[in-house]
Amino acid sequence: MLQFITHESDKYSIAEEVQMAIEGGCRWIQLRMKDATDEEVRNVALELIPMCRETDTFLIIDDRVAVVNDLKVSGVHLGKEDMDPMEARELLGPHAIIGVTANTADDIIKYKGKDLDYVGLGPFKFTTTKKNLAPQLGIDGYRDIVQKVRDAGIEIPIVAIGGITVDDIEPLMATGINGIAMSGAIINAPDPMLYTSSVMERILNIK
Ligand code: TZP
Ligand code: MG
Repeated sequence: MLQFITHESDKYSIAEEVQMAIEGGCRWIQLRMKDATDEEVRNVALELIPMCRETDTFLIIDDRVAVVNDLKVSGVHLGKEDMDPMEARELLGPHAIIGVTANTADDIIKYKGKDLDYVGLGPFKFTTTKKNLAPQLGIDGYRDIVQKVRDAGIEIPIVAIGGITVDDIEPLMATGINGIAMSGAIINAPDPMLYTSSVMERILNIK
């Protein structure tokens, strides 16, 4: 599974980014507009909803539970400073996709038995896409955390995030993670659509 995360760009609007990711075969979009108002996020989401509906693409939104609830998109990604995921579950109901950020094994283990859909674990490498980055995990970090989490009896899907490029997919998937989240490598590629399809091909050839 590939999650494409939107990010502001000089070259493209967010709708153009999402269009290219979908054309490249991605079926899971996270709308992330860190510094925008709820109203701005809502307006962009309204552009993305028909694109995602026509292509059976999941659309989740970073942080904005109220917008997710209002527009009934697929779900929400919650960072450590965002709403408590169990409160979001109460508000959004059993069918919403709820993902949370984790930087360590303990971050994941504390959610044992909770009704969550995935964790975004990172960062893999340095990235300029996110400010205040936690320490980089590297391949060894992922291997270690996946082992600890699975040993603790937790089967939640783990999505790797942070500075990932197409050549990192094979070694990352070999650590036992379940999916990849990507932003900058796709947006800054000479051809984001082609880049996305090469990412999809790598992921599908492994699983
Ligand atoms: N959370 C941890 S790293 C990151 C987020 C949102 C940014 C991912 O983007 P990129 O450009 O693929 O590093
Ligand atoms: Mg957040």
